[in-house]
Amino acid sequence: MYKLYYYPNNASLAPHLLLKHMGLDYELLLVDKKSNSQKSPEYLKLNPAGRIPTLVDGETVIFESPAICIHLCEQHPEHSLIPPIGDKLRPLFFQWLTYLNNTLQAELMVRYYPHRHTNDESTIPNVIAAQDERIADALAIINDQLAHNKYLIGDELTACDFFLFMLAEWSLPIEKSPLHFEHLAAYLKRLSQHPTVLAVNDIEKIDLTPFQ
Ligand SMILES: N[C@@H](CCC(=O)N[C@@H](CS)C(=O)NCC(=O)O)C(=O)O
Repeated sequence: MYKLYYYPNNASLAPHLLLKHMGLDYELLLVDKKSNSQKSPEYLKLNPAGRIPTLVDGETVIFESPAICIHLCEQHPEHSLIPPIGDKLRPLFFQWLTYLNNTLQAELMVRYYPHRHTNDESTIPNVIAAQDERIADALAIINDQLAHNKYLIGDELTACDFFLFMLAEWSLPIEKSPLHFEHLAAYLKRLSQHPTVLAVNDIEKIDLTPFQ
């Protein structure tokens, strides 16, 4: 049985979607971010970065959401959520997953933790405004990709789509939200009806109405 250390609508959401989609046996363990439990000595033993999520798979403990996603996909290749070695879409899978995690998610982190990126409180609104533009730039690139593809890397659903859905939820309060982009908005509307998304959002009590 997998153990996922999570907090609702945090970076644990993409791994949670994968666990549910693949019908795997898993236990959810809440890391109470409100009381800063991600920095508790017990949790830091599992995840020295003090961040959510962490996945425990037997003796193996993994942090970093995309690494967890790749591990789950590769452990259960029958669900075809990652293109196999040799498939021409495989490098594109890594390209987009990295873009999502390393660009869009990184920009969102600065947007939501602006105080960590300035030592002058009065500049926080400027940091947020600058980030809103950078996030919109990344969303525009993703929107272009979706103009010709049903899913992020082609005709088939992959883990990248669940990762993107997670980041799209986080991006809703951004000035130019994902719903301002034609192809991205249509894709998110479709994905928000996916049984896996409905089930996990129900468990994590995440409101899907903005996508409808
Ligand atoms: N690169 C990490 C980032 C994880 C991350 O920043 N998680 C946030 C929640 S979405 C967190 O734990 N924040 C609490 C903190 O930074 O103290 C990943 O993708 O797993």
